[in-house]
Amino acid sequence: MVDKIKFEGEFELTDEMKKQFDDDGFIVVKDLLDKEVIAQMWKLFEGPDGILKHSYETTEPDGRKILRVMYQHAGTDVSGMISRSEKIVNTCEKLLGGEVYHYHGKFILKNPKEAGSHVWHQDYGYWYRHNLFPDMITVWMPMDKATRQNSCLQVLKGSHKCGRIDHIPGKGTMQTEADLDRIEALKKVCPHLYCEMEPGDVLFQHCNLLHTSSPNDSDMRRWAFVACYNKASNDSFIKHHHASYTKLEKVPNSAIKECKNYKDFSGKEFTDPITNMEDRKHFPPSSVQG
Ligand SMILES: O=C(O)CCC(=O)C(=O)O
Ligand SMILES: [Fe+2]
Repeated sequence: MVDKIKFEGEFELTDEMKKQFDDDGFIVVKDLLDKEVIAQMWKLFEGPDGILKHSYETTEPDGRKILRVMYQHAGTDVSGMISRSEKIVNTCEKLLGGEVYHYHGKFILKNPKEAGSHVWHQDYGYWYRHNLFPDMITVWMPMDKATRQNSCLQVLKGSHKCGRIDHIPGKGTMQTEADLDRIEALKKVCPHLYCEMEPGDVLFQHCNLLHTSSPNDSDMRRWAFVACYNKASNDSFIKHHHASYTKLEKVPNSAIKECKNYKDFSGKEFTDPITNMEDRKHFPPSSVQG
């Protein structure tokens, strides 16, 4: 279990929370998004013009499937407003110590019984190929209750401090796996935690934090919304399928609930896993997923 940060009124990251992030490599803020916003997110999936139209299925290292939607820019729909909201973006900027831009966003849709695992990895294990510094952050937001049974995130607390470790391309898949001998050794010194979360809880994760999620063998769906940011000073040195520096237009937190756009995804630039991944030319297929 993880400790969750509780707050009242408008959320502001404090020095104490920042220290926790620096020490542990992540923080979880309880109810940073409320039930109304989660209900708005679900509306994105309604009807034939919903965001699912842009989904694609991948085969994972365990032979099972995961459904994803991935795009470069936040856009103007409800998910974009969340990704551009001050409470998310200002928190990332304070945690990374400077301006950030939207690197990519994604929905990771783990369906009951069938969804595959994410092997142990650091997000920077993928991203270092295009970005010089680990000045990058992932914001993970469950849309369903995420528990041990339905494949919540698991982390090795404090493991971001070991720096980027080697990753091995997963055979025939787009995942890449952190060196398992090192994971076993790290487990002896970094507590292995299950991040059980409610919809509305938000996890901010340093890009070198080691994490995984198991297959979903349960009969409960586990869908999650994820926004990833790069520090403006760390703009990718190679153009690839995630965004290069683009000024992020922040919006006040109130803009999320005011947003009624559930269908117009223009500007997001969805990632097509087959044709839109220029970096396949430069790197093994294992580099294109994350
Ligand atoms: O949602 C999950 O299970 C993990 C996703 C993840 O770690 C990633 O996409 O890098
Ligand atoms: Fe990840």
